[in-house]
Amino acid sequence: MSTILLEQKDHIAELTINRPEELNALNRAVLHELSDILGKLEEDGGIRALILTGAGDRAFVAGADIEEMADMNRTEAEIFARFGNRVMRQLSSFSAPVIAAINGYALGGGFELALACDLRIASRKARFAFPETGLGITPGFGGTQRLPRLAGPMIALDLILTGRRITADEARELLIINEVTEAEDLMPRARETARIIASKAPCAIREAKRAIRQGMRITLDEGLVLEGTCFGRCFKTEDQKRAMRAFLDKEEPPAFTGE
Ligand code: CO8
Repeated sequence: MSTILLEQKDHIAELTINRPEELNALNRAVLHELSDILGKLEEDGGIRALILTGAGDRAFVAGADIEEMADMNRTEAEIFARFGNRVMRQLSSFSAPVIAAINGYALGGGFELALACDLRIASRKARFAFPETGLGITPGFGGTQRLPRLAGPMIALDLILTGRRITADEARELLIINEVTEAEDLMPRARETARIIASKAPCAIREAKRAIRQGMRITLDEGLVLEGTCFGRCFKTEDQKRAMRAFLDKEEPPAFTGE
């Protein structure tokens, strides 16, 4: 059975991590399959927004697979962490925005997976934590790096050192997630957000994501140069020409074609 389910419609891809009996824990097979699917979607092109969620109603992802990690030696653990981080990087640098629809537990590697996405929408039932220190390890799929950049080192130190579990509302208050919904509204809301993004000019969305994501890793002055480059690239597209012409002609904006 496939560990990742893929549905594609109207330029939107929906990926579901499919190990509900193990609360969608991330083992090597899941990470390999996720990586392969992301690579293929990127290669095929045409995806304007991607939604990532977990199968069942209990967990987004309850962490990396503890059974698979338990007997690893130092080298194996490092290799596993670096591989996981490459997959997280594939998500964060995916050319279209990635929305995490967090339907339950997002623990350890599952929290880190959500942090690698661009937007995070969580059901009120979702719970977040880094239980790693209680298992004798540190986070290893980017949590020690992404959480402090997102929420600040004080929040990251609190959550990672204590391992305390927080609700979706607290995660929202800490600006770790974008939005909290009732459980039944989660997927409709994630799909609506994906549809809104998919209705915009693909080049503009791609370049805006690039400018923000890459801009966070460089100085402000370098970032402003990068922004100019991204802005300029949009002017190579027919979509920009048509949209601006429609505004000036007081017409409805056109459906964007990605050209
Ligand atoms: N790994 C493997 N199996 C898991 C995991 C996991 N992370 N989480 C749940 N499962 C399995 C359980 O073992 C159980 O299996 P079985 O039915 O065969 O006994 C099944 O899922 C259902 O779980 P529970 O019976 O425990 O369900 P509960 O409702 O009682 O509890 C919890 C739910 C609270 C989510 C509980 O399952 C739990 O605490 N899970 C572990 C959470 C955790 O500690 N996650 C962090 C793991 S460490 C990590 O993610 C590190 C990431 C970086 C890796 C770096 C690479 C080296």
